[in-house]
Amino acid sequence: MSSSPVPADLGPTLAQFALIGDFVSAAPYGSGHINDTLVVNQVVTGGQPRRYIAQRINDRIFKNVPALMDNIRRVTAHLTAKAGPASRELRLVPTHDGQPYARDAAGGWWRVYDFIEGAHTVDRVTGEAEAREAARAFGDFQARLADLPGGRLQETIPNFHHTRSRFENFRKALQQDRVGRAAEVPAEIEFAFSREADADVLLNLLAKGEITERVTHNDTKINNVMLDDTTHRAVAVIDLDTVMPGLPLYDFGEMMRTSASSTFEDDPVAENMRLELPYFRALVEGYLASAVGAVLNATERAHLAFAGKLMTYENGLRFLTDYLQGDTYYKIRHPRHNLDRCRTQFALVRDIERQTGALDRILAELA
Ligand code: ADP
Ligand code: GN1
Ligand code: MG
Repeated sequence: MSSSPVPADLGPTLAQFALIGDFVSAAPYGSGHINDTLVVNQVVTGGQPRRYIAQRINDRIFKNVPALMDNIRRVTAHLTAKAGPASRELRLVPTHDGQPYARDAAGGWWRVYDFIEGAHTVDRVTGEAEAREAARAFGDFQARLADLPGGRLQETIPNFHHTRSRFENFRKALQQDRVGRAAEVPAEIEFAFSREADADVLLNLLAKGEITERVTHNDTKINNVMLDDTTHRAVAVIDLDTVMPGLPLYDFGEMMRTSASSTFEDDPVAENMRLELPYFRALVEGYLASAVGAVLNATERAHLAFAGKLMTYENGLRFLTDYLQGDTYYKIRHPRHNLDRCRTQFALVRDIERQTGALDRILAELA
């Protein structure tokens, strides 16, 4: 999938939402791999201009959009109720008849958020303080959802971080070799098989009751936390599509993959990718200083670094699977994009393994 431009019929779609002001312009926004994100500029007679974020939800990936949006409605309402109306938490703009989403003429699913002003996201961590702050924010996010009323959240993507099932998807894609790419990537295939046993480690701990399922974010990439432009403090956790039951270790692991790495996840030069120990340390400090620090047990603390390796391996498997299947899941900007992403992830797995001793020493000191 490649990213798409602003649709011609955006006007009638936006007209269904209770927006303030009149439409001026819209443009593609952000660097997400899944949904189509637009910034919408509105002019307000006698007032300040307003911005919104409009997203077309990827319904090839999210098969039950009403259930997904019900999760997001519940989660955003809970967070805003806790933080107060003056907070800059993610806030849905309802449609005129009170729904959290609308359909366009082609059946596409849309939602609109208030634009969080005075804040930004980064695609890579720019300093240790930022890593610590992001980890604190994701930890607090999880803690604030521990008392979410209304029962279990829907699983918007079943088995999302079930690494065994991710491995089996890879194996199937390899057997099918639908677009004839398997012969091109023997080293990546071999690497995927060589680390297969890792896929079961956390699942086995969960089955034995040694670690606990909680409401987690599940996509704690650094660009899913908005940071204040001036204070650099986190103001909101965004991208709530995968907020659902999961493991805190998945959240920490995704942070480690994206925030303690030396380069972008799709760096075409895989050798540039290393695990940065100072950022790892900052993430552990931030996560343990958050409200989640009080609930993590000894097994969870002991597996923090492993979780980073596992999430990196899992993402590498997913990119490789998508490459073998002909690039049907992630947005790509060039034909080998998924392969670059896979290689760079596997390079990070190797580097985490190389630095296991140092990582364990940091954990022994802090966790
Ligand atoms: P994806 O699932 O495709 O990653 P996101 O929901 O993360 O989509 O949005 C993509 C980017 O758009 C974010 O990284 C962020 O920079 C920006 N963004 C999303 N929501 C908001 C918002 N409410 N206010 C300001 N910027 C936002
Ligand atoms: C996707 O939506 P985005 O870009 O934040 C993906 C994550 C992957 C990530 C890899 C729903 O996240 O699981 O880790 O790309 N989201 C989904 O960069 O599959
Ligand atoms: Mg995102």
